[in-house]
Amino acid sequence: MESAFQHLAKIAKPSDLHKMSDKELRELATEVRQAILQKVSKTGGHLSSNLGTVELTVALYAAYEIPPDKVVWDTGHQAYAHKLLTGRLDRFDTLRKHKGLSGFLRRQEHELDSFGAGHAGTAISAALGFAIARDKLGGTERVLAITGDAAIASGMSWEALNHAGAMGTDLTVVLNDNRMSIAPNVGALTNYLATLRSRPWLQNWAAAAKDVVVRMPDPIGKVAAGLRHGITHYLAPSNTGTIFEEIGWEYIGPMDGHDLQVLLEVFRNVRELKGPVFVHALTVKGKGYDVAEEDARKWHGVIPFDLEANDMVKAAGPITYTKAFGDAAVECAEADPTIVAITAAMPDGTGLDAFARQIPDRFYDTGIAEQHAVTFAAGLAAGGMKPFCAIYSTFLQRAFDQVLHDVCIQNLPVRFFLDRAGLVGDDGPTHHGAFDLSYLTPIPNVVVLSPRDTTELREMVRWMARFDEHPSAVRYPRGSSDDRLPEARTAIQLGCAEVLRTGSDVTLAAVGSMVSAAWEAAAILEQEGIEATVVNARFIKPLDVGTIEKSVRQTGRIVTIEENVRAGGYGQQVVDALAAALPGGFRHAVLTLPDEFIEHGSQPILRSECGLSAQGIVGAARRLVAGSLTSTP
Ligand SMILES: Cc1ncc(C[n+]2csc(CCOP(=O)(O)OP(=O)(O)O)c2C)c(N)n1
Repeated sequence: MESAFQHLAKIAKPSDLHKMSDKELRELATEVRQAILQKVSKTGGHLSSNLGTVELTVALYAAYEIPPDKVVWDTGHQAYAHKLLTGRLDRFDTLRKHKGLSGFLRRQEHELDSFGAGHAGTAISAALGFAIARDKLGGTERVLAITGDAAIASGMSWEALNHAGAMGTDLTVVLNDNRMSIAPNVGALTNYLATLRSRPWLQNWAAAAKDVVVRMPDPIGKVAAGLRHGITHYLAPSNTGTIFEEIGWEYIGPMDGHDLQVLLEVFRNVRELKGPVFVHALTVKGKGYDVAEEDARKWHGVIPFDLEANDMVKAAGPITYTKAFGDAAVECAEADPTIVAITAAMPDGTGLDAFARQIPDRFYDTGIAEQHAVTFAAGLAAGGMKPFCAIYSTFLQRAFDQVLHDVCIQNLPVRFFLDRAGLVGDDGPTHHGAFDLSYLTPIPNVVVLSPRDTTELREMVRWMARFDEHPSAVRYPRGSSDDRLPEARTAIQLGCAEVLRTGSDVTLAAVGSMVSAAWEAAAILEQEGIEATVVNARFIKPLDVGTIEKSVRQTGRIVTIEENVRAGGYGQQVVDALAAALPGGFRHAVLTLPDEFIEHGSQPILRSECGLSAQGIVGAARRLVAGSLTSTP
């Protein structure tokens, strides 16, 4: 197949594009799009965003000197063309696979991945940092940030636009405006960009410039002041400038982000401009692949699919945690008109899409604005509503202070739903939910839960809907639960764990996703004559010290298991509590994620590498019983 990529196969670095004619560059763009389609249809990954950035990337890399010029990609999920133009074609089949290429940009992966990402809204801040560092160190390279129309609405992007607009240093932001987040984009800025989009499109930089000079009352003066002013105002038919110009940026556009000729012309000129420059390119998410253009939402993140049949069939499987939460949220909200749902640009990912369809007047999508979403929820709670705030574990990291300062200090009963807690798999370290127990449980007032399976998640959602005394948060993993666990259930009660079986040799106390592994481990241990008690923690805060203490008084040994780092996690808290309660000592093993960023790979591979599997638990229990693990005190 690779031989089909005549031009692309010869590209080892962006400067190789400088030797190509504009016609060859157009052919190269076609090959890049083909390569993305062919490869991603086999590996899965982010498809439609990447199909939309092909011409932008080819034009940028042909027009600029990279290196030393630097391009910072926001989020990094749309930078596959960048990977292909920086010599990674031969490794592209390993995309998102364990030990293969990352689906995002990573400084550790390639020297031209100038800044790593995975979370949205960071590019303009980082690019400004590069630009100021260049100024301080006497460099001359150009710096660009490429950001999306959803990412640019995030608070950080505006903080950076505000800062850079006043600094005045040489920095170019390219807005890749495809009108889509993962779902259709939302917010007033989206409407504003639509009004800019309705202005005459920039088709030909040279002609536009000539025209401006002719039309200007004082062309010499204007030219001396900077030709770019003329072009900008020429393209803004009214006398008012754009919002970007008002805060210190030269606005250039809008232009067709798929017309390679226009892009080449514009970037070859823009690279000579001084100061903060804002280029507005209009693109189509899924460009060049009909089904993805028609339904970019479906084709945003794909599993391997049939490129011939243009079909992506997701195997029917057990209900996911996401769906279980979404269904339970709708059920609760139908019964209680004070329940409102909030997502930060993730209606589908969080399962709130059903809520949005069925109860649209109580559904709020803030855009990529987790901090605002949390404080908005706090205000709703203070005003008498019951906010269901659904944010992935990894993205709630961004709103730590809002959780602490706006929700918890005021003890407002916001309900948080943290999907993707623990190891998420192919998205890797930027997306693993490895820290939520650590960042939530030290905060006073908040109640933290985790379900053993999807049925228990529904119960917890219902319980949280009724629980008004404190803020509460439930964390649950990506995917589905297995159904090996006993069906018999006890009712959820604040601060109470569930004992699934009792044995006198060792206590296995597990959090959420790890309960089924503990259950399986107990069965294996039983074959070896080791009798285990299995505790489903349910509450990580408040901790059910009583139940665990009672069990460990009998067994003298405990293995705790959780998909969270050790510091501030469940196991550490259990050991601290038991150390106070059992001065005579006990043996323990605390199984957690390691104190390192975990790479991408499938969930089973990663869990097993971290020792968070039935076999890992069995090994720890055996060592405890053999007396070779830590004793406290
Ligand atoms: C802080 C944060 N919140 C949510 C996400 C999930 N997310 C990934 S891509 C995306 C949409 C990005 O849209 P846009 O910036 O317009 O880029 P496009 O994919 O359209 O090119 C979202 C919400 C994220 N990566 N980071």
